[in-house]
Amino acid sequence: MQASRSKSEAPVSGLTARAFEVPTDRPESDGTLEWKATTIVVAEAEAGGERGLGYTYAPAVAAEVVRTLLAPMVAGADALAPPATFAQMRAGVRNAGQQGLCAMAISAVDLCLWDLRAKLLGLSLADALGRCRETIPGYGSGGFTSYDDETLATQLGGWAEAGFERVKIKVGREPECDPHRIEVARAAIGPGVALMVDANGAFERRAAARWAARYAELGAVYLEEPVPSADLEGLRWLRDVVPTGLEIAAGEYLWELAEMERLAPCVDILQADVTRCGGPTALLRADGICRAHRVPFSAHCAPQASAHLCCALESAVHLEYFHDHSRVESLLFDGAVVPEAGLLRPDRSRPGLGIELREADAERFRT
Ligand code: SMN
Ligand code: MG
Repeated sequence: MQASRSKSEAPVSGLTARAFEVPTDRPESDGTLEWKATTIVVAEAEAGGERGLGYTYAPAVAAEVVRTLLAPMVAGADALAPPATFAQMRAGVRNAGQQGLCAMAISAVDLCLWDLRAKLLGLSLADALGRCRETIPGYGSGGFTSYDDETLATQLGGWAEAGFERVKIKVGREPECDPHRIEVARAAIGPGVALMVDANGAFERRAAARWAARYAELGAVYLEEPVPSADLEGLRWLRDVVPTGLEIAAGEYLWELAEMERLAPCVDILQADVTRCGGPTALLRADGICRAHRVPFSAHCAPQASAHLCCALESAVHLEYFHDHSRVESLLFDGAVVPEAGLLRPDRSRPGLGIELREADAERFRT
């Protein structure tokens, strides 16, 4: 018997990408970087009368990578088979470098193709990926080193009041100021909310160990990137020497599975960013790495995409409700997820990622 043709057999066409630069609400900095704007690259493609949308937080040139390098590789691809297209894109950028910009561009396209596939199937992305839960806890993330005490307290207190059980602040720019900033944060969130800190690789190993002990004493329960992520041995050593109540996390610059496999045995919590590591295709596979290593997974940034993914990853324990990205996503997208008492619940009544670009509002941020 001949199988009937469905509209989902339609080939992918018209892959394109645009970049939007949104100024931050105030200057921001962490342990090793300062910035005043956030750039999001939005990729779109069509098949079977549906339009898919994916995105990455990357420099605007990533849009050019999508348009010139990836679009010809994706044209005519099977809209029901994102992993096949992923493999073609990865292989196709071999000589351009599979990490960094190309990885971010591929992640945006992969997310777009999974969104498109879910829409063709008439399912939310979480359902189309294979859902294992309906909600995932978020943690409020900001607390930039550029904030004064009042801004810090207002932001963190707001998240605590909204029901988040965890919040994260930046540390390590002027370490001698951190004890005071942590005390301000603790006072704002009260005893019931967990305090996480992120040093963005600001320390060398021994200083990291000293500051880790101090952060733990002040009540922090999680320390991200105490040393640069490339220092796997340093991360592993710190995980083993810091107080047991302080979990060591890293992973925001993982570009591919092989790197995840190497980092997983060095940390208490493995992070990855779905808009950097290769999109849903890579992240679904990373779940296997986390489970094999018995390491919990925490999604870095991009809350809309991460919410859907985390509902399909058994190892996921929380996602980062990052100040800049929650702001950008609610400014640019209709349908952006709104936390309920600290939980992120993808809207299962909306197909795919559940968002649409608000063209008129987005235009003024176009680069
Ligand atoms: C971070 C995220 C996005 C931009 C700058 C810094 C960060 C985090 O390290 O984990 O939130
Ligand atoms: Mg970080």
